[in-house]
Amino acid sequence: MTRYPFRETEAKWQHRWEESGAFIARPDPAKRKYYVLEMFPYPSGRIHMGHVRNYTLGDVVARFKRAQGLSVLHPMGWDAFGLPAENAAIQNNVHPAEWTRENIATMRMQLKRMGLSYDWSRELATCDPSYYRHEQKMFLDFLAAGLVYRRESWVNWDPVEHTVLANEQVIDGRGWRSGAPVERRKLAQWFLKITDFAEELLDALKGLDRWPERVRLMQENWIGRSSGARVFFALEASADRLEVYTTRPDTLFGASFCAIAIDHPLAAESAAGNAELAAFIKECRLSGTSEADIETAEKRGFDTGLKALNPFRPEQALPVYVANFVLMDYGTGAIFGCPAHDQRDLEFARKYGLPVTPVVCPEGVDAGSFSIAGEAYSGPGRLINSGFLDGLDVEAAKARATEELAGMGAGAAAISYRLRDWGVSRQRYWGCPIPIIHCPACGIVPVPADQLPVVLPEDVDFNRPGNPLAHHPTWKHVACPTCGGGAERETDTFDTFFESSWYFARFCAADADDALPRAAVHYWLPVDQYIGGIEHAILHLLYSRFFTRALKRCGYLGLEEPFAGLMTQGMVCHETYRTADGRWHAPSEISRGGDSAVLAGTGAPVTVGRSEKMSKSKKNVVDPEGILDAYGADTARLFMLSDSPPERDLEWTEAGIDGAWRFVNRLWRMVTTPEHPLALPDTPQPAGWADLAADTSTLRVYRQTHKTIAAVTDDLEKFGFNRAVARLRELANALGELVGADAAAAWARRQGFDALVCLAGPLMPHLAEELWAALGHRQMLAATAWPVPDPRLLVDDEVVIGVQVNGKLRGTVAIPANASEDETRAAALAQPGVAKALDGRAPRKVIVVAGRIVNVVV
Ligand code: ANZ
Ligand code: ZN
Repeated sequence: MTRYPFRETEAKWQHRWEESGAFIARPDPAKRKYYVLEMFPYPSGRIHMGHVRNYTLGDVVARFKRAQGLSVLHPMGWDAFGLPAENAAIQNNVHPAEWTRENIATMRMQLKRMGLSYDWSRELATCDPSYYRHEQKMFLDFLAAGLVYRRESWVNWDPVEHTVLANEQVIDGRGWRSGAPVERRKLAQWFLKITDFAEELLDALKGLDRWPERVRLMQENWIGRSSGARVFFALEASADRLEVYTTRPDTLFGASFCAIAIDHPLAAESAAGNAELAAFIKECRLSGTSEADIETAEKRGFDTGLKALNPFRPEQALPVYVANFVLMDYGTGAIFGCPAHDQRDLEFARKYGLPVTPVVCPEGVDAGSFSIAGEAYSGPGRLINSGFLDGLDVEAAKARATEELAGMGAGAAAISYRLRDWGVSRQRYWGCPIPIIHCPACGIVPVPADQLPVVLPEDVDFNRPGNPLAHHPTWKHVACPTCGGGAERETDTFDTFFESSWYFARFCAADADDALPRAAVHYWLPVDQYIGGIEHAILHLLYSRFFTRALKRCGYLGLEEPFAGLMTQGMVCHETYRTADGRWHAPSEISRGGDSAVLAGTGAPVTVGRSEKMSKSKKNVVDPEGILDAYGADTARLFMLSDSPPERDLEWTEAGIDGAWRFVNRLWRMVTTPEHPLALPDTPQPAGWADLAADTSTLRVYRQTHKTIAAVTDDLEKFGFNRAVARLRELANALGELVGADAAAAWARRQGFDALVCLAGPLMPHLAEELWAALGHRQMLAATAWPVPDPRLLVDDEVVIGVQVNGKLRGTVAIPANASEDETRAAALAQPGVAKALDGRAPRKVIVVAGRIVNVVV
């Protein structure tokens, strides 16, 4: 049996598509536009199965929409700045630029082998000055618009390497290379004011109705709006006051202490005369500062000796602690603690012997005997021990307390967001230089527009620790643009999320001199369908939504939301293999026979573990290149699409890829060497077609063809790619069973083959082109319109109903949908199973429920 020659076929069609410019996007005002985008990759070296899945999904959408006559933009580029390039430079002595360019070349070639319908003329790499010059200008515009500021913030400092470490470079609190315990240091850094948009970014989530609910929820939680009050506590024997943020002003009567963050100004002030406190603060600094670290760390505090006066009970002076669980950058960096109603405060109170006074009593519990033991009570109830608040429920008490505070000048209603401003400074080389000059006389001076871009120098030395830009002999020394005196460039570069926050807009006119030419951007944006991993559900998407708003404020764009539709694909998984020595083994090393598995070379037994996300650490990866070599792109694509719905995880199996390979071959043989006559292309319906009712199998296949067109169209619209594949398999089966040699059958077969190949186009594009040509069509499938079903053929003219004898199902019969009651009864009684059950007896009664069931009573 000859096999589908995928190598030649795939190369041939890839070449023809490219040569004919089949996928060049051209804005056409007469057409509806469709912008489909997959998250662009970091050029890490080689593509992995996650890429294959992501880009296949996007390609199906792009090809489908193009066939439907839309003007499609489907671009690809490279998120090319980042830490791995720099690590490679340090470890393998290769320049990050060279490493990145080589990786891009390899991965571009791999993507091209997959037959993805990209408009490659729009390819961009974010490490090119022609790209990042625009974001330098954007940054300066943001600065002018008040959306950028600089302040001191903490970084991870490696005391051995004398370098700042990225969070990923800190492993269990130690530097990734030196192994030395990481210290915290304060550095002046640049921030973007994403918090200015917190409310808007939250509210607009409601409108993103083509985003997964889960992603909207994650963003909502990340923004984290909470409403409560600010409360001012006077400090005993001081002109200062302590400002706290609380969501529970109703519990003020139950306050038993106040606590401030280690970075709170009052903490530093108190520590100045208190060596023990200073030591405590220093110790706290050593431990992690992420929210997760703080959640899990033991809660500790140190009494400053200060006394805070509760506005509702000024006679009771509360101790003020410096505590490791209070975050400086949330609310005001200070709290009051109410141990009876907050678990964390309760633990703290027990540890430091502070009073626990309940002020909220659950409904139905006696206030006199209500007390708190091991667990704080945070539920609803009525206020007790709370003066003027007594008897109110929690919600009413919050409002009343806030009102009272405002009246006293001791507080006000307030809203807090968890969202922090976006720190964009990185003390790294391989990134976009921040276009700022520091002048001893003039201070911070933006690089003038006519001096942009600030190009990243390539002659750098990685043998010295630290940021190569900071110790570059010439690059950083410049004349101040304002006074002409000696000055220094900013040596920090942007967080690489900066580049990915606007690349989708740049694709609208990737070569333009202007960053974002109005007409192009207006035509193409927003992205109609964005596709990528759930790991980007928060930061990348939020930053892009913010950036779009900031760009709008600065006159670059006219819209707020960059991505109208979002799909997050599941992971590609594989079972794992482990030998008794505890080592993991790659699927390629395993020989499987039935339920057992051994190591191919040695025969050593292998424990087969459950399917997990493909990862280098467990070696359960399958290299896409090997699959492309062995089976070709269409088989790989087909398997990716047919196994499970896109949002779900997909299990890669040998059996699955083999099954896809068989179907590809079956289609190829079926169409290129048909066993039965096939009408010529565009043959009109044969005369007397209507009389063909006699040959119902021909009609049935013809009807199924149209139903398949309708159903697959609907499936693709809804990303039900696995369902679409199943329907194509069914149609192929039906066509395989159509054996008539008459003109009608030949014509129905032609309709069926044409439809099958057309519908397969977005899924298996090379094979489909090849078969389309084999079917005698002159025009490329990529330029052919999507088929439209005949609506008259979509209504069922036949229904299958069950027949029961004395309430027991005995069989089914197919009858015309418009059959009369008599016809239905006759068909039911003639059913062989029914006749057998009756066994010659005459039915007493036959009940017909039209279109549903027949019950025969004997
Ligand atoms: C008194 C109180 C009593 C509180 C009570 C809770 C329960 P969300 O909902 O996340 O906004 N808080 C405020 N600022 C903080 C900071 N910088 N670091 C750590 N904790 C802080 O949480 C708000 C609550 O978290 C606030 O309400 C405050 O404790 C605490 F029965 O104030 B509450
Ligand atoms: Zn100057």
